Amino acid sequence: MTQAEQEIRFQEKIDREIKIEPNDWMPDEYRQTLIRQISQHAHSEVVGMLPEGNWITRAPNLRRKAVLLAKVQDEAGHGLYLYSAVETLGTSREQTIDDLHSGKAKYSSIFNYPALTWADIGTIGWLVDGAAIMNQVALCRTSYGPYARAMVKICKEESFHQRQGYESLTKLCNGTPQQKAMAQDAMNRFWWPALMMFGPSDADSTHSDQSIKWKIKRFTNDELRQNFVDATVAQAEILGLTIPDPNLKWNEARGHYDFSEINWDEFWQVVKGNGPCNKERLAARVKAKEEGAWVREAASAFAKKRDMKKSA
Ligand code: BYC
Repeated sequence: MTQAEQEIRFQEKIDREIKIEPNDWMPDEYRQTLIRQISQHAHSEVVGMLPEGNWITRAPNLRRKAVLLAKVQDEAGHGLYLYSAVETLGTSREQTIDDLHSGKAKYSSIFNYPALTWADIGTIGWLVDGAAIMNQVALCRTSYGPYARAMVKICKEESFHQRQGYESLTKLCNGTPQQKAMAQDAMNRFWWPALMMFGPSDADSTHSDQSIKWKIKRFTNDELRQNFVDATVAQAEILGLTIPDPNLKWNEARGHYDFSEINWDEFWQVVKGNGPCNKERLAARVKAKEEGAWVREAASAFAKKRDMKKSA
């Protein structure tokens, strides 16, 4: 079969909603797109542990501490499923992680903003995990089997994360005036970065058209961003928080909320490594790898010893 015939057969499978599995033939660009997106996703889960992990020792009570600890552990698990999904495409985990540490691979822009107060932790759960779910529910139907299956479990856990964030903010918003002000301040700082998580506008998205044709993506960046705004406005109203956008307004004709233009200059600066915490986040990951070297060495020495015993 020629390359062109293989490509036609591949697209037919996608159109018939048949999942692509690791040993199936796939165009090299499809493989590269998945490696790029899934590894970026895995890195986001792992780097995403940093702003929250910093608050585990400062959570206001034992219940909040236990919940936050469980959430951060979940993110580590999500990273592991996703690194495994990348491995099924023929790239080693070592290489994938090296690409993050060298600055070659991206991770979500949102994690380059600091978590300054306890209200930020609730807001991250509500808005950041909320935005993540909006994107990830669609990924449960992505065309690559291992990615789609990983997303099913991840989405269940993200849903719990979003709810715990909202519940935590409900308490703050019904607490003292200072607590309410702290929640509003967190909302003011996280609203726009949360909208940026969905990526550039459709006009500037380099990969969307092809990824939608291959059913890696089911919706465009702007469609998901709009769905997120539409779903979140009522939740903010219940909390009594003001969304920091004077142009946010229901548009009867469109059946959606209108909102202001995103500051794309800020978005690209953060993506290019110039956000408030980019350098700190990468340095933390590199340090963790260096300091964990002895654990990896001990684990592989133990595995070698066990294999030798088995074959003796
Ligand atoms: N940040 O052509 P486009 C979580 C890049 S973590 C940085 O639209 P695509 C959580 C993009 O990579 C959630 N970079 O790209 C964890 C591309 O650059 P390259 C993370 C961004 O891939 C802990 C260029 O801009 N979720 O849930 O079609 C605690 C052009 O963009 C961003 C995922 O990773 C960004 N925001 O669409 C709490 C979901 N946006 O690679 C929560 C999986 C774009 O050409 N990923 N770029 O150099 C996706 O769905 C898609 O990759 C995106 C972007 C929608 C993000």
